[in-house]
Amino acid sequence: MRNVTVLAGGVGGARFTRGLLAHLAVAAPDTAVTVIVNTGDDLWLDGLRICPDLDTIMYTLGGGINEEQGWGRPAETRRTSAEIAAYGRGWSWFTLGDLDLATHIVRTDLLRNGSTLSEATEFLCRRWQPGVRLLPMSDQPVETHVCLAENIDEHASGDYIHFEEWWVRYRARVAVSGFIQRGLTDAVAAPGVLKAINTADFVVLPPSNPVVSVGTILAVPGVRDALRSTAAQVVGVSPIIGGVAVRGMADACLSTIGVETTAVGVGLHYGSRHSGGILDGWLIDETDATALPALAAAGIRSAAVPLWMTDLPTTTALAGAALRLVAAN
Ligand code: FO1
Repeated sequence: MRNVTVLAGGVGGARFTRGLLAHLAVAAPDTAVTVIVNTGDDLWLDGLRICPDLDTIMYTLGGGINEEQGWGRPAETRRTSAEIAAYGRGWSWFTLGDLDLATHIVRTDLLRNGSTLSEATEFLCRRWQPGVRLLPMSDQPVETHVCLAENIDEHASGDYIHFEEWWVRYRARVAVSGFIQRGLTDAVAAPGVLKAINTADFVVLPPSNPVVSVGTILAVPGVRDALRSTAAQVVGVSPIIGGVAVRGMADACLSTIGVETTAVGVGLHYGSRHSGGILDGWLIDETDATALPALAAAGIRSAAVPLWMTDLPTTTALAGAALRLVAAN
């Protein structure tokens, strides 16, 4: 039995993992996949604990995702959230569909009755059967908040707002001076997280947001050290193609932390395991092939292949290319 561990955020991580499972079903059907998921986007809203990245991966792998959106459920209605808005509560710009609300209600019910987030996630997965072990990065709440660098609406420069407000209400177009992970100092890796890295044959970093998704997972105590010391091969897939963020507004996050929005910039940001970083391999797009020498010079094994995850076959091929890149080692 081989073990593959994925460190994933939301949409990019979910779609990549779906391709990884399709690839392994043919290439190595006896492989167990564990996905360690970013919980930095999690928030309390309307009295419910919302876990965007856990739900996106659970729905995507469980066949319940709204494919166009990449999050939430298909054929949704918004009757309950309209009623909440009528009371003047909630976030009118953050859609909680009626079907999706059931997930948040059941999760909150479990948490209020003593379940950890890991236990609640495992319970929800009994219904969705995602085909992977889904682990939150931590059972303690860790929330990404952004420090505003300008006045907007009721907020002033210097205020901190939740990542989701910046991401969804302002589409990451409001200047921010930095990110913090609220709760990180009291957080420990969830049960099984460090072991899933230490006992893996491969650890994969999909093209999730390197700052607020993968970066947040790497900030959990012990995760970065486990990546440096594991016997697994660690391979990542660039979330930047031709200087453009594949999904979401990763470029706004990268510029905030002073990393250039290029395939080589993110690869060097993660760093080679030979020089204190976490990568053995780094997959970039064909349009970025000129970056290969710089990555090789940094001690990172790289290849330039088609990175656009346009459909399941292309994503399946991409996942295979990622594992092949470092399998030879
Ligand atoms: N993304 C949006 O762009 N608009 C929304 O209204 C929205 C609501 C939402 C509700 C539940 C959920 O699990 C995810 C939701 N997302 C929404 C996506 C979310 O912002 C992203 O999935 C991640 O947090 C960032 O990758």
